[in-house]
Amino acid sequence: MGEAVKADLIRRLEDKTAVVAIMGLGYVGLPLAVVFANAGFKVIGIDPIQEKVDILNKGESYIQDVPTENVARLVKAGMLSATTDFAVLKDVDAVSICVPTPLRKTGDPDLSFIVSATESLAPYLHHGMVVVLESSTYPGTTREMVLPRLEEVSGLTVCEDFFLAFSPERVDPGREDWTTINTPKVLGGISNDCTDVAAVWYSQALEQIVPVSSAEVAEMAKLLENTFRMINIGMVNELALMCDRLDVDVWEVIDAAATKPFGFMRFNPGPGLGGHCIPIDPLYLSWKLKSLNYTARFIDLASEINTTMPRFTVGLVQNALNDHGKPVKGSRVLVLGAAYKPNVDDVRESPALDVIGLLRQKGADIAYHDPYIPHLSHDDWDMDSVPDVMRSVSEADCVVIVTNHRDYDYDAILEHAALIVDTRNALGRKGLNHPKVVRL
Ligand code: SAJ
Repeated sequence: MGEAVKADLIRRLEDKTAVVAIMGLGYVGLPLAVVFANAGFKVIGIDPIQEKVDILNKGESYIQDVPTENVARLVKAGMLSATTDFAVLKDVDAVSICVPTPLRKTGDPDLSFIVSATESLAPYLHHGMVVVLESSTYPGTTREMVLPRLEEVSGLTVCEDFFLAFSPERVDPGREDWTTINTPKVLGGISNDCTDVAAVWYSQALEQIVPVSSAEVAEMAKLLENTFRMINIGMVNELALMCDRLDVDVWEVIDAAATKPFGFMRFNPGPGLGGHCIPIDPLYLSWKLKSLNYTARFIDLASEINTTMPRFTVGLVQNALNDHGKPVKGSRVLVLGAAYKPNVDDVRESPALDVIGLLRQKGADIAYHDPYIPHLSHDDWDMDSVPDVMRSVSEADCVVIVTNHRDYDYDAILEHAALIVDTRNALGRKGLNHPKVVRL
């Protein structure tokens, strides 16, 4: 039975008569939906948020990296549509689940979105379907959390009646050179047949598929990628703390080390670690290992250092103002850049939120500017981005560069600000040993 089901599904994937659904239309799901539709599949996007569905069905995009004209063309051609109704899945052959995997307030993984998507899919699972989970999660999730729920509700058997795999997303928001299409895609199934079917599907639209022997290998590969970044960023953040005590400029040190043409990879210190991936995915791994009585010490240490950086940044501001005879309390402090990294419109886990909150607690007259983020709300405060950034720069007692967007005129900021704390080396060597610049 399984071979016939597999062969028929592969045929429909290869001739693109298979109907595709993408569950979760965020920064991963929407680009993937557009890629599959561009490849010739009829794609149905499914998302519980009606506003997103309405925007897409009007032929518009709400994701910075997905041009509206691409969505408009595909919607007009009938290749892409969106709905909140999971019942469409009964006529779908290939489903990719691209839902968030955040942390709970307790710091534990929050798999509720994966469970919800799986339980929404299960009643409509039918013979000849392939399901791929893309959400970053701990090794074992696909086999232990997704598979049982699909089989129990549907009564179907994986590898016989349907196929299930994991394929981690590698979307780097704001990046234009590596995209969903040309970034190699790791993919591992519950079985070899599952890997084969999912690889045939994805290879119809993506340039390079990297099949691995199991879903667990694919899940772990993703966590290695992001843990690698988180730990190395933590290491250079600790280097910044060391250089502060040694009165050595950490940026000069890193610039010098980075001239080594082999055996070194540059990472930069900063005011903290933001985004919905790098600070979070490694903690899925350390949480899983704790359940196996193993302590992932590198992850825990890096996370501890990264989370101290906002407070260290505020200390730099406090000392800089003090050196100018001004208390933090009552001083006008302008934070430049609220997004979690340059040139994106996302504030999730942004260190700017912590820096602003800490400065508020110290009584600073705080304001922010971010060309991508018109409004901020967090904990018990909210505020709008100042309308005239250069006026606010010139009026501030201290300007803190938290996110070095390319939109800023850093020469003008250096000229007009009274005092600058540069946490991103945004001013470059012009800020080195400058009387009104304090560098991280
Ligand atoms: N950061 C530093 N120092 C660095 C690099 C980054 O402080 O040297 C900070 C950034 O400011 C940001 C955070 O770390 O706050 C995360 O930065 P990121 O460049 O890792 O960006 P993300 O989280 O948007 O995207 C990453 C992807 N980045 C790269 O590969 C460059 C990739 O790991 C994943 O595709 C993506 O997370 C994901 O979805 O997992």
